[in-house]
Amino acid sequence: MHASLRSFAFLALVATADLAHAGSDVRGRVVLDLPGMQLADVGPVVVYLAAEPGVSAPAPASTPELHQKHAAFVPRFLAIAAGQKVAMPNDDEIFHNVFSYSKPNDFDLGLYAAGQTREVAFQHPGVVKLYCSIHESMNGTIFAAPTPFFDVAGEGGHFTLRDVPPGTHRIRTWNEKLPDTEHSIVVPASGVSGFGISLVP
Ligand SMILES: [Cu+2]
Repeated sequence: MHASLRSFAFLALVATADLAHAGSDVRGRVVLDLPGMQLADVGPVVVYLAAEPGVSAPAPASTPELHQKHAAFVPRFLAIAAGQKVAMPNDDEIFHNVFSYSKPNDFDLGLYAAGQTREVAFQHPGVVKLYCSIHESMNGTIFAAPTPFFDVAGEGGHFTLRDVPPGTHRIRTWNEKLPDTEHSIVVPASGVSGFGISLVP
């Protein structure tokens, strides 16, 4: 009897914690309604919230890695929040020199040897095209979202924006080949699920 009471109390606690976390998540799906084209054909689609006046949300403290491996950027595409640093380890036995002309996030890491890592802080939202001054074939892309509320749509176009502050937001998409989209979304404390976004207006 005591044991079952205890496990009931434990289960109730777990359920409450889950609810608190999943509270204001925004879940949905992007749909590409173009004859003969699949979502996978257009490359990464980023879903993110625009910055709203009066809503402050610090960038994640994590430092994602973007490697140079076999004279290519791995991964080729990375989404971050503006304000985040990205570490760029050179995993090859040869020198690389990573740089970008994408203002205002332009940078030049200079030549660095095998096993070295250099970091770049991306302070501004926007698209950053990466190149290597030695290897013309090396190219990559970083998308810096203006808020930490972003996701790259996965299989089937599904996305989740976690722990969104309740209120009215602008939800946007970015893809290299498609026009940007923007919709207004009202997020209650209980979150949103099943939010559909057509990528072709
Ligand atoms: Cu290189």
